[in-house]
Amino acid sequence: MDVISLQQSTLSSLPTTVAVPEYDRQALQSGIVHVGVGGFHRSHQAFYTDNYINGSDDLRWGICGVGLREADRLVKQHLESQDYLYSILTKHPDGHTQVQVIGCMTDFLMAPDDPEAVISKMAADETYIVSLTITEGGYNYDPSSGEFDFTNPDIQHDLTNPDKPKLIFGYLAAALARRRKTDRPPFTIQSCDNIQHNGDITRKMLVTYIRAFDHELADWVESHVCFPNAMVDRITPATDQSDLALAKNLGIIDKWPVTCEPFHQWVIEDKFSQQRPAWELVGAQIVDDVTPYETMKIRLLNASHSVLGILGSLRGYQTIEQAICDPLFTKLITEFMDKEVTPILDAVPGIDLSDYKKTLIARFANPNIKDSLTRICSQSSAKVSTFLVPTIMENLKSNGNTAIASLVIAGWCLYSDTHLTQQGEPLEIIDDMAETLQQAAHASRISPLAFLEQPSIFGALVENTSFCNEYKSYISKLYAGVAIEHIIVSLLDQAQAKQVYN
Ligand code: CS2
Repeated sequence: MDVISLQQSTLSSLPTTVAVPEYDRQALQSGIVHVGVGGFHRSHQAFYTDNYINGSDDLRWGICGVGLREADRLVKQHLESQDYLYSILTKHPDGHTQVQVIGCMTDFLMAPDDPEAVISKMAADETYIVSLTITEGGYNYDPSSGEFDFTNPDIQHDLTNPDKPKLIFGYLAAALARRRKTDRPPFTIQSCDNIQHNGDITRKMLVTYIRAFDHELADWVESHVCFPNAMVDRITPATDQSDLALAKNLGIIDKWPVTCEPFHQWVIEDKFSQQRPAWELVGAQIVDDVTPYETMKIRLLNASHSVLGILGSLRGYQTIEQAICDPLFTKLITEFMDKEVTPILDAVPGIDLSDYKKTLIARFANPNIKDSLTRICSQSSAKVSTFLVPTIMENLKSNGNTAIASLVIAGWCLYSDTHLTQQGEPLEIIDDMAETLQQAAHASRISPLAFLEQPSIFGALVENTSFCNEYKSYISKLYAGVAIEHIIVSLLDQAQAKQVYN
């Protein structure tokens, strides 16, 4: 098979098994400016948008990417060198990989190089939506209080340098101020991050930020800008060299393909400041209230990922698939979902929770997806507080079960302290708070609750005596060197005994 470099000019020469954009790319406008062009954006929102343009020929909806961080530069370079084309490699559990070239990206702006270009792009008439995947930590709020963190030095920088901001809030504020000044309608701000009420949180953070220097603009944003909440889902492992090789085997030289599972879901609140793509024509669900969907997804999928990620890392596993294929971990996750999460979930319209949970386990077990535990555990400081702590809090209020969640936090303490598996192999830790976590974790050798005493992650959890007792028992076992699998076995036995007794 010929191997073809991905370019606009080579699209028609790609193997016929590769799906390519069928619309006129040269005529695309960029109705969407997207900040944070990571793998997830490329496998999810850009995928839905590309499918929509393909089906409708509605050329308003190209996407202009924006990178806020130096780390985005390589991404920009790769995309630029491929006329902003990239391929999605969809990995099916039977080993088969489907290839689709996505063409809806029109440009990529590196914000640090030219902040004005980003502000004027967002302020342009043809921009209807500014969407975000800036990670859970990017929203700059203190999870325990839910309030905007003005102590962040980058926020202080942005307040004094409104024309050259570093963070998203400065860009949004500058672009919205410009639109308001010229009497133009605002764009919609659409969060695609895994945060419950992601739209409401974005709104609260942005308005708080703006209110610090411009009350009138803050009022205008509050009353004119829409921030739809959304549930987003598609497992998208980090791209590595093996994916470049796989693309090549399938006939394409792509410097930065994205790989993902076949499953995808997007539930969006119909709350837009201006027009939007009819994503519902390509599988998105448009609903009035997204709350039950997002709660279900974050608490079942993302939290289970953290459970498998943290405990699986200590056990020496490297991928989600390896962890879930251990029957002990399958039992653990089943127990976690059934006993610690399901009891605090509301009914979800159109979804049978027991099917949803079964599908999750099957998705985790997809042998063709090598989702590394390093990716899953990256930025756990933001993830645990978003995915797990609210579940624990609710269980504590209703006298529910927290055994597995407390084991996960104790395991995370050990993991953060030693940066090692229990077999002594090094773990790669990617977390902005890694140092602080390590210090707090290390202190638990003397003071067992030290790790829990981080209110920005755990809120007031440390004040709950029964939770602390459970947690301390796991800390002492883990620090005494008891293997995680033994702790899990006895935890599951106790749970079973309790069930029989009940
Ligand atoms: C994962 C998510 O890293 C994580 O926290 O749980 O990236 C997960 O794969 C996606 O949310 C799936 O939709």
